[in-house]
Amino acid sequence: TERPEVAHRTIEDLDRAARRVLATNWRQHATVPAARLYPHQWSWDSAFVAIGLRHLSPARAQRELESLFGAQWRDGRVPHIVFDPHVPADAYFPGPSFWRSGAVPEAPAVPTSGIVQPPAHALAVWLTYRADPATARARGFLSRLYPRLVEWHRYLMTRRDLTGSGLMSVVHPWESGLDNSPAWDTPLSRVTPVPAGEFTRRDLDHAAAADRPTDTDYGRYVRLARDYRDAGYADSLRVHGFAVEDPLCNALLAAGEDALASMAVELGRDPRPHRSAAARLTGTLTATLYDPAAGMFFARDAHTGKLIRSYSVGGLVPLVVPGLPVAAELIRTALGDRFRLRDACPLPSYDLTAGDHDPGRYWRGPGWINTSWLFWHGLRLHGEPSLAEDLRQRLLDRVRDAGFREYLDPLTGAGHGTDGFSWTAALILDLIR
Ligand code: 9YW
Repeated sequence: TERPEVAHRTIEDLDRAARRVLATNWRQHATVPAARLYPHQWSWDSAFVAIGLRHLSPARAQRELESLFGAQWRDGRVPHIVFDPHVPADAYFPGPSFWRSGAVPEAPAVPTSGIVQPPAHALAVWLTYRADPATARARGFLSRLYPRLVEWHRYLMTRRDLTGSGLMSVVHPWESGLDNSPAWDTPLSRVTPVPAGEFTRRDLDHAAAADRPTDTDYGRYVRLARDYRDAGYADSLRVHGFAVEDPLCNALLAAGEDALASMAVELGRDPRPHRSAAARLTGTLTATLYDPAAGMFFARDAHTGKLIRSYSVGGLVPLVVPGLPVAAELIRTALGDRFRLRDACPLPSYDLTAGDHDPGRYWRGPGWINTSWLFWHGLRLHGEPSLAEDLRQRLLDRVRDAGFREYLDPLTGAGHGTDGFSWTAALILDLIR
């Protein structure tokens, strides 16, 4: 287990230490999420890392995103991991020999996984651009990334609209970013786990077993990924044993289309297709996944058509959508007993009042900085500056005490998972500024 260093006493100490984490985790053209546990480039991590890096080195933040999109597949998908060929093959499971992207005609030369992660990239590209438009223009940052982002969103809005509802589905818990969220328990129960003896986990070499998903979880993850791979990464409900329309991804897609509209204006192109996509996604997301009685967004099982009424932090993330019609209701839910916005921090990944809330285990209870950052961003967007400021202060205090841990107990602030975690450092840098 990677152990935390000492607590950081002042904001200046915290700032310096955060820079050090990002320097340590930088590899030629991208940042690894954590040196030992996650030694490759991860998709949505790079988006969050760029949001912080833009304050230190706008050019490096741009390269972070450019390198990720350099591994985009020809069908538009952006893989959830871009493997570093210099890292030993057994450093992370599942590695390149599992995903076999080299056998897929649409895949790039560099080895990647074949699944995706939440589309936080358009937002990150736009924030990165705005931090230093002159450098970005000189490097052709926006003009190179805009068409790639358009293709990425097109893949999600067409090939991943598995039910015809107008929403995208994630087809693997790893794609949701919230891997072992209790929200996935019911749809996952239909998936037969691959026996634990058929694969070797590497995560337990670097993190405590009680903080990580179980072997049964992993058995199911392996089954789903193997089936997808063996179908040549084709998208259809017949291939995917697990498929959910989840509020976090669809909200980031809507917010991302809004960011693409701003980029189009900047580039002298027509923003209207993006504005209408954002409006359509926002409308469908709210009509389909919002439950007014609960004041909450829930994921929908694409196989059964049923809402999964599990209070995951993913259901609060739609606050990032500009013009969300139910923002006030969602904030009220965050302030309630399940998430306790005023005192639990970071925002719990899962319902504090649920019997199976587990404050140390991954996405089944602990608070993560990225989802809290997204909610903070949403609070500012929807005219709640004092709630936003209060959350910001408490996030800074928590990380100052615990270090740059992967996730924290939302009530005690105890750190869990790996230390030296990149998006924790990057988003703290953003919150300091
Ligand atoms: C894993 C890298 C990734 C994050 C995910 C998080 C975790 C990978 O780490 O998944 O091996 O379990 O769940 O959101 O991108 O930081």
